[in-house]
Amino acid sequence: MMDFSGIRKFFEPKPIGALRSQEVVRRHPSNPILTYKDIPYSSALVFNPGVCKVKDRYVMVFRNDFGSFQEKTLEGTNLGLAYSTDGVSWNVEPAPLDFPPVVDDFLRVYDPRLSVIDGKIYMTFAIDTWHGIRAGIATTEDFEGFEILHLSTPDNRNIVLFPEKVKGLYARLERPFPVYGRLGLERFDMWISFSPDLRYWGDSQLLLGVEDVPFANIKIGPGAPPVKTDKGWLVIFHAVDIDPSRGKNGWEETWTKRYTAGVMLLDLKDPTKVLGVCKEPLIVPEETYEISNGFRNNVVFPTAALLEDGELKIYYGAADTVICLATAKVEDLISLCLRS
Ligand code: BMA
Repeated sequence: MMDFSGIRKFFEPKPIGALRSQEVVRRHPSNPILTYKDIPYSSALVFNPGVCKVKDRYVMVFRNDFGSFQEKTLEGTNLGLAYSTDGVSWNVEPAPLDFPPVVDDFLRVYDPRLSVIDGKIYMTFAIDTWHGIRAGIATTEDFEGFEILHLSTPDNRNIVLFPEKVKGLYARLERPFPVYGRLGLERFDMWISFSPDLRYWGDSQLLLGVEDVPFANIKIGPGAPPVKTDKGWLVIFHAVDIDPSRGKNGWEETWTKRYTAGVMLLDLKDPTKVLGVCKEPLIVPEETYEISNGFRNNVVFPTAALLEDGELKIYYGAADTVICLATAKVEDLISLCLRS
């Protein structure tokens, strides 16, 4: 009989304490750049946006949990669509996206990410179903119709696509939740998989374990879709630490987690090789809109990163309530990854 008590002890989360954002990161002065007040239909929480650029126009698909912000009530989740000419001020379309219930046991779709590969727009997303949480990939021409290319088996979430093929294959990062295999504990890692056609995925490998991220004590996950730089694929991911002493921190009775953003660099030719991970978090919840008045305070959840003129625009959900933007010079981010 195997004795798992030693492993369980190793897995028990140890509190991490105070953390600080890196100085190379600048939060945009207009933060939060999108809130429920900007939405022309029912909306309470607006967060976790996918962002891409199509023909010089920024496009955003965001998660919209609707209900009443004032009364702290939620009725459902849909996806909103917005356009921008500067990536900061957004015009929200008059109605939510008409995203189809892609399976018979569909409950809701959320946490979209956007990618453009060979001129085609792809959206990855999570769906809750009666039989578990699945991650999906769809393609769209105009955000009016979607062709579903892939739905993972449960439980999986946070699929992000590389913006081009690597060694002739499409590549993705993802975060399965193997609860049984982690002894019933919430302790999950980041994986990488490959596909010839975006439909069939395999050659899955562990990319980064929780134990590789000193500011996480329960789970990590993608993140923004990887960004190509001349030094490697730059990946902005999320990291979660838990501390039972945090107690009530938002709408729910208890919320003891903190979500931070981290950064790592993967080898351009072989992205299963991690060239470096910044040992400290990149963005830590610190600003009012990240730590207070939110559904779940203490959450920075990065979901998009666009590289323009040497600067990375990082979009993230703050406190699961609003959408924010932070920027950093790409060379500073690369140096952080390769520093230690
Ligand atoms: C994750 C997802 C995200 C959310 C985050 C923080 O597990 O559910 O949608 O932003 O938790 O609550």
